[in-house]
Amino acid sequence: MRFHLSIPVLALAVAAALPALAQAQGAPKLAQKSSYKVGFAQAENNNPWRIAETKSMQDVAASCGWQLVVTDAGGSAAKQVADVDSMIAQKVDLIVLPPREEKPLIPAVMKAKRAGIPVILVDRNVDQAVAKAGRDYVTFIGSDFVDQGRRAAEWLVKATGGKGTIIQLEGTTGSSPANDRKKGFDAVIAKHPGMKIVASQSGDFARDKGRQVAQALLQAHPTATAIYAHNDEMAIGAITALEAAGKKPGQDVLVVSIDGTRDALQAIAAGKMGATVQSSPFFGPITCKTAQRYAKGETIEPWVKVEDKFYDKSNAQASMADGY
Ligand code: GYE
Repeated sequence: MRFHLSIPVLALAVAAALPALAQAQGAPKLAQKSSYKVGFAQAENNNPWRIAETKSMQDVAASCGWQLVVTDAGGSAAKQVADVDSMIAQKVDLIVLPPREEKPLIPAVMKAKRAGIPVILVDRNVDQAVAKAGRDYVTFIGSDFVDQGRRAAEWLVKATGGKGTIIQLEGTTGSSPANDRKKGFDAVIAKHPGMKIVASQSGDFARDKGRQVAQALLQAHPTATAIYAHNDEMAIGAITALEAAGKKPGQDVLVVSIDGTRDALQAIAAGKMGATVQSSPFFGPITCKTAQRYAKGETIEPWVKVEDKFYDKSNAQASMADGY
């Protein structure tokens, strides 16, 4: 009797262990070849940062032996999932993915893994509680967004002497840079009793949305003395909103943000913006190098960290060539 029971019990135990086993396996390997079909599933391509990133991938393609397939999800996570799906169906060798939001793209990463296609995440990350570098995807190549938020806050603390009423324009809700840029900024501001974040709302990393949200928040908080935007596009939108409200950006209200676009460097040089922390969009060369290391069989660190510069009035003019 005991013997008879043990077979189904064993089968059950094996079945229960299977998903864990599948999870424990590493990310799919990449063969060493002279030419690869690579899919770059861009999240949206409607601002200078995204355009520079896509171009960086295209510029590196030939020298890296990539036949590059680029898709544009147009700002929709659902479309980005569908784009990854079609890359899987086309049997690309490698998928390079900037996941628009942290959670919705995880099933796409897992589907690629099941299909045996390695995924390199660039510029944005997925939810680290669910998916893991090395196990589900190769690695995340990108900036330290918490640190970027911290650096923006530290500049603001210095510039205001630790006093201020702050409006925060957040990036795309649920995206890793929006989550982490808020985390880093809020943590520094919380240590300064003279500084208060009176409003924090998403402008979706977009210039005109940033302008609209800034306009509404400035009406609700007319005594605001600083605006922190999670990217330069929204900061430029906020500058337009400030001017429309009859306020002098850079004087009545300080503006600090992240990215290092040409428009931001120009706004800093013109005194309308205080500072911006660079967030480099030039992922082509580092992605090529990482893919080559991976194909050689090297173990890739879970986070290939990109180091970012900082721009304020001391170096914005001289750094104009960094802009994009
Ligand atoms: O800062 C922003 C873009 O994910 C790091 O996304 C990137 C951010 C970048 O739309 O401007």
